[in-house]
Amino acid sequence: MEQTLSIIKPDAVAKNVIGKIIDRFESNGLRIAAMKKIKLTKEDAAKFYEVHKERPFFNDLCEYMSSGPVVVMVLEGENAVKKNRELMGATNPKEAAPGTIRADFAESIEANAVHGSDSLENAKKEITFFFAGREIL
Ligand code: YYY
Ligand code: MG
Repeated sequence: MEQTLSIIKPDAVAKNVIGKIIDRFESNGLRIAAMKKIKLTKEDAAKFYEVHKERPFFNDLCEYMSSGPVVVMVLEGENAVKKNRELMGATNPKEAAPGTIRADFAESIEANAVHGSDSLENAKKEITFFFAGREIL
């Protein structure tokens, strides 16, 4: 069983579609092993997205990710990293395949509804960033 980190971003939380997004995961064989609603500080967001710190969108991304509450989850299942990325769709919702979370719920390339780890190695780091071992069941 593989685990990955998912974040329902501020735009989707504000639109009140947390349940609809979680249904996509549960309906496609992923289980929620951990979950909490939190509000990141800008510093939290900068640490989480550190790999992007040289990119032109970094500051806006950190502002956006700390602009309202998010829901962070550990998703568990077979090939969870890849399966979550498939369910999410492309980063830019205009390029996301029909029926993906981003095609259906995202507003823009920045406010794109969800985050998902892009590799097993990053999933482990991102899960540790948000959750203590005793919170993952
Ligand atoms: O993994 P994923 O979220 O699909 O995309 P990344 O390339 O890792 O970028 C992280 C995050 O940065 C993306 O979800 C939105 C934002 N972003 C942006 O605002 N503008 C871009 N041109 C690229 C990414
Ligand atoms: Mg990424």
